[in-house]
Amino acid sequence: MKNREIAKIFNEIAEYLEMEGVRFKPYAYQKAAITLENLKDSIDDIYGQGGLKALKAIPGIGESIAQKIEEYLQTGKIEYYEEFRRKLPINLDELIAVEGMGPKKAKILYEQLGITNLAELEAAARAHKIAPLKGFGAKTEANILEGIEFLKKSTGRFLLGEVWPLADQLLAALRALPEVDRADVAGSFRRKKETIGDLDFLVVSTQPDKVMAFFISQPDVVKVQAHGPTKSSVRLRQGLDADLRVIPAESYGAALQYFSGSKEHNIALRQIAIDQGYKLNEYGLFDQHDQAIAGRTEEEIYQALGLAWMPPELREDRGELAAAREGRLPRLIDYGDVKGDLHVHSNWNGGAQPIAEIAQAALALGYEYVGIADHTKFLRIEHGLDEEQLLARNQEIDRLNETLAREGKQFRILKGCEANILNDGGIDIADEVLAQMDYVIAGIHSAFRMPRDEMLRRLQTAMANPHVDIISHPTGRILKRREEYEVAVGDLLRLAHDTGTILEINAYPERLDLGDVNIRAAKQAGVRMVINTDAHHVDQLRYMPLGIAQARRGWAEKEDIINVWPATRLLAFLKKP
Ligand code: DGT
Ligand code: CA
Ligand code: CA
Repeated sequence: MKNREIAKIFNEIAEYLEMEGVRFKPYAYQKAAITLENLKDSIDDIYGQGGLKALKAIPGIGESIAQKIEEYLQTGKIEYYEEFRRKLPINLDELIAVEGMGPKKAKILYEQLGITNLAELEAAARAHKIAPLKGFGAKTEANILEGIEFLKKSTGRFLLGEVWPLADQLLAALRALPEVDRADVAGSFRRKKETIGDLDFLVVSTQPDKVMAFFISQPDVVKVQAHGPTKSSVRLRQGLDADLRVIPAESYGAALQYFSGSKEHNIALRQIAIDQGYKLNEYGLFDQHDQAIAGRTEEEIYQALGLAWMPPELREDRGELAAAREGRLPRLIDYGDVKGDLHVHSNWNGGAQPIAEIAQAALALGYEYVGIADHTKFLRIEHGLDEEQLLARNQEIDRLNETLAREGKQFRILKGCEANILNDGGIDIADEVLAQMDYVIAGIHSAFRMPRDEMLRRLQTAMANPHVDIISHPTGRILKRREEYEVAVGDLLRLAHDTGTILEINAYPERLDLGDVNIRAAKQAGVRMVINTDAHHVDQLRYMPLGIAQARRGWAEKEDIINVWPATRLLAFLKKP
């Protein structure tokens, strides 16, 4: 798939353009990148069938961008991009992955200190060469070093959102083989952890040789690390490894249990087995005489140990084994339970997606409602709407709702916004306009690095606002890039509880914020949550399962999540100013 390669180049072009202070154009490239990443068909095929014309017919791809795609498909290069790279021969991707580093800073550091990559950046920061530069200072230098440390901790892991389509695709290919009787992905992917180290495939087959040969010759495989009759291991083009194990049918349940982990869960489970005089391993559950007691299914293993089977998302040794023994496992929210998405950005004032198209996409997903939560005026780069524009947009939503009702659709578009929490906790939209929304999301999009007390006061002021119903991405983390802001989650939860404010579980792949542990704490604190995609493009509505997965890892039940409720109940639950 060339789609992702070209998307990556377009994203970099956008960075270069931003570096040069060019307006609007970076956005066009970013938009094209998102479109490419979400395209269901390979761009190669589209071009092969319809040429340049077919490329231009893709929404979000204009003439000049279509030509660059054509150039890449024909020559493997885009000259416009190569030119940028010649002017500024730096590893931009690597440098801007560091929190606090943007394209503009990368450019200055190259020009002033000749920094081209991460190692050079770290060396310069450690030697205190960055602090004296104009516009940097000791604090920025320290932040850069902190950012590098954070990055080092997370390298080698991949976002669940990146891995999910890949895992599905490989699994479908394995399951389609006539030689394969059963196939699953185990490991952290089955537990839907927010980041994945590697993929662990298991199959039952009477012809392992054929399955192994098929696996190591998949188009995404760039390197074969091991190729044996029961286990093979490959490196995929996306950078992560995948293992495949062939398992005898009679121990498939034991293997699935063992390789699903987590390691901590397994260690605790093995101890439970030992305490009952059994032995548990990836081949099965055995008694003192090495007689197999269970092994064919996971259920029979847990059952033989006096435990209820539990969804893999719970298996982190965080109390699930005691709950399974005592019959008090949570009834987790399920992947089909969500009735609508309350955080979708539209094309108002230059965004990417018309509201009518969002509504159609939400209907196709089987939703009962969708909430348009456009950015507001403080976020100028994200096309934030001012009061007047919000009201005009609301009128458009009213009209669209009338049309939907006339067509007999049991579906409603809700009028929301994602307003900004300013440094003092104020909201960047006037109260009388907030009052005309169905609901208001407020989020922090600036000044992330406030001291803890100030951040808490800022959030307190925002949550005390009777118009603010939901706080988006409440801890501000960006996976592999930015840590949570300085705010004690306990304080945040207490505030949310006391003010009746709902916290978001943002399903955007880089965010997953709240994360699993915080979701569990929110539930325990009696705080309600909403799972939202934060989609800036209709194709991103499909991020929802990522958020649901994290909610399940946080033991969330239907009662905890307001967007599994019908619209009437949801709206009645919001704050009443
Ligand atoms: P990852 O790949 O780092 O995202 O995380 P996992 O959980 O997929 O870990 P991985 O791939 O190293 O191993 C797959 C499963 O195998 C793991 O979840 C539990 C099991 N496992 C691995 N090492 C051990 C071990 O030392 N003891 C026990 N009891 N189980 C293990
Ligand atoms: Ca793994
Ligand atoms: Ca593994």
